[in-house]
Amino acid sequence: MYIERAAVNATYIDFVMNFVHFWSIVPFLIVNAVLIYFIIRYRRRSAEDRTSKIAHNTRIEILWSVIPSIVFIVMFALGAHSFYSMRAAPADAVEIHVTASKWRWEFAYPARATGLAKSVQNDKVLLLPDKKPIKLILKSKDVIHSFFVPAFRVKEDVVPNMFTYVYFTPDTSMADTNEFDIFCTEFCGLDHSYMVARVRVLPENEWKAELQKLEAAAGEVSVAAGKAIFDSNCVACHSLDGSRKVGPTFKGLFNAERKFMDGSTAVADENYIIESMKEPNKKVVEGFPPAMPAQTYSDAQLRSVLEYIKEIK
Ligand code: HEC
Ligand SMILES: [Cu+2]
Repeated sequence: MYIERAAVNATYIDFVMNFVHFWSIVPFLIVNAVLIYFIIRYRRRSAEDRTSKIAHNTRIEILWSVIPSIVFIVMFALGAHSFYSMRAAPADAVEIHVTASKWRWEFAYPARATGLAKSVQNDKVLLLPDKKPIKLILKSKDVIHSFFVPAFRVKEDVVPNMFTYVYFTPDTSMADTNEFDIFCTEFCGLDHSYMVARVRVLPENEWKAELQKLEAAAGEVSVAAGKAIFDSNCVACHSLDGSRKVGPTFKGLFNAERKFMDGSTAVADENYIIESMKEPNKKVVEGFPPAMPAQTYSDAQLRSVLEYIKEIK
């Protein structure tokens, strides 16, 4: 019946949820059962049937005021306490940046959090150390998205021009696996339902080793690395076969003449393609909306994509 739990707080959150559900559903059923019974038992049977004169009943009135009040106060206390337990991230929490854009999640691991020489980034799989307090700092490049990891029981809006965050401590000893789903739960356009990623929780030393691999790979320029980036991030909006998607096709793009919305033109050389990725709204291709999110890749990654685009004839 339960979605997998994989964070220290998850059991508590589920308990609060069940408490509220129990005290909503059970009294609802009792009140309605009594209501139906009374409707039948005390229905008007003849024209002479008169309602007896009952003003009030102090004992019952005290009971139905005091019992719900106690339940509501406990509900409030549990709600407030569980809310603060999810918001008060400790100062030594591992801080990782999560960036949403149409329609993907990107993750950046600052050097301060990882102990590496430089910050590293990836997408598709958020890598986290097990049993460490984590603070994910969320931001959107375009519209409002929402970051949801059911297994950690955290969900938060991801908003442009503003940081939001979620805080939790993953604990894979509670679950059968160390990989969990990330969803976008705010309708954000065409491919909203595909805006998914995974989170992989690893023992701290393995987590560091994975990040070191990312650090090494970020410096490599290759068509294969470019293709990998295309397959995960560009394919939603760009085709390779000449067909039109949200954006123009990459078929025959390199060195082709481009026309822009403002009437100017340019040749799609190296400079143009790199600029199109870093500052997509500087030159907007005629007939297309300015709907491309700015890409935040390392120089080597941008060059890899460039080399890949050159191959698509
Ligand atoms: C959300 C949709 C979307 C995504 C994702 C996207 N783009 Fe775009 N892209 C567009 C649109 C729309 C245009 C045309 C408007 C413009 O020029 O900004 C465009 C234009 C371009 C152009 C100029 C094309 C031309 O015909 O002159 C390049 C190059 C480009 N994108 C590269 C990329 C790369 C590389 C990626 C992946 C790393 C990517 N885009 C991801 C929507 C997207
Ligand atoms: Cu979204």
